[in-house]
Amino acid sequence: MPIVRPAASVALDGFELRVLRIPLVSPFTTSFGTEHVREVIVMRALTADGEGWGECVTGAAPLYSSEYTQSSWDVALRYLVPALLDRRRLAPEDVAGVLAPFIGHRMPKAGLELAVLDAALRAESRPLGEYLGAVRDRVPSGVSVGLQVDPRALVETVRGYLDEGYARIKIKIKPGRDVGDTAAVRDAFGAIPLQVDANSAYRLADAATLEELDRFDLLLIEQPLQEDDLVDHAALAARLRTPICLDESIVSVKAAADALALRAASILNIKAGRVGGYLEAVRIHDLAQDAGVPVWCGGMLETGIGRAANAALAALPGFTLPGDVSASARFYSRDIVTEPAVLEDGHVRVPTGPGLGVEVDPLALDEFTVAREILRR
Ligand code: SMG
Ligand code: MG
Repeated sequence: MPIVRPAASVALDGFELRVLRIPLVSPFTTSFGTEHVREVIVMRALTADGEGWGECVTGAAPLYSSEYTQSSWDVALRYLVPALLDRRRLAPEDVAGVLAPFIGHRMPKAGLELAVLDAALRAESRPLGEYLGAVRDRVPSGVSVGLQVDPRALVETVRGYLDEGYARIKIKIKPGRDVGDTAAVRDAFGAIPLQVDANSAYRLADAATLEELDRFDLLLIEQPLQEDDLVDHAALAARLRTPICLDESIVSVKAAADALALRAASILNIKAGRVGGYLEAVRIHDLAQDAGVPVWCGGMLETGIGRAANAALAALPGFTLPGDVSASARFYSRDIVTEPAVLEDGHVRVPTGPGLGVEVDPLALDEFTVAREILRR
């Protein structure tokens, strides 16, 4: 369902942007590298009616996508924030249009839109979930498990998450660490809901290896090939029984429509940051729902800000697979919100307070801040 009732406009006074560096409870390794610290930008919209918070999910280096902290910081301060501050009043639904002349940079655009949306909804005492069209008050919680030193260590790590009650396990794979790792988890835990994520580490020439994964009855294989390889993904999909799910390739509702038309994917991972905001994310959800294609909510190691918003998004009716919406404690011993997401019976609750429904903890925010800028009208 499209957004039924638009939010009220806000009178923007300025934006505060901060770069945070938050330590992870354990290193997170994917096919493109290992992170020990989450570097992230948070943005605060300052308005006549109060503030609102957003998060830009870029990491320190352009490894997941071409976007990274300094590209987002630069484009936001130089172009995006000034364009928004040029408007005396702004509705959240207008943010994407104001920012559209600037090509790409979807992650900082998404963070700024969320900050404006949060401010507008807080001023109206409306929860984000209700605004987006949530139909559930909690969402099943999946966990993304990074590459471990060996399959034995992987099994022990997965065991820990299953003991905590996670509803679905996703393991990261890369060439040389695929069939063996997947077999180890299947052998140890039987028919648990299991999927794998390659983060673009393969080429179509590796199809024979990926075909071997068919015997594990995975929910899906996520982004085996590169971001712009839609045609190759379609060729691969035709060879596999396991559904292909796209993550990095789905940068907009147009990209989602193209991928479905080409049969490059039969499941979509939706990440608001990657697609330029929660409103575009809802459009992709709607498109997929019309096409009968299952979607799930991806994660970018969000702080409590983005994690609250992701829980709201994942509560929309088309999100029929568990997402990477884990408890905050999966990544952080200290979050920047006062009510970090917790796991309850394998689920994460959708916040019900106004806007994001979580409050930022100013002391935690200061502890992790490494850069700060304020732009005013
Ligand atoms: O937030 O739980 C999370 C992380 C989920 O694996 C995850 N994200 O490709 O889906 C993905 C990765 C990208 C994050 S690496 C910065
Ligand atoms: Mg992924």
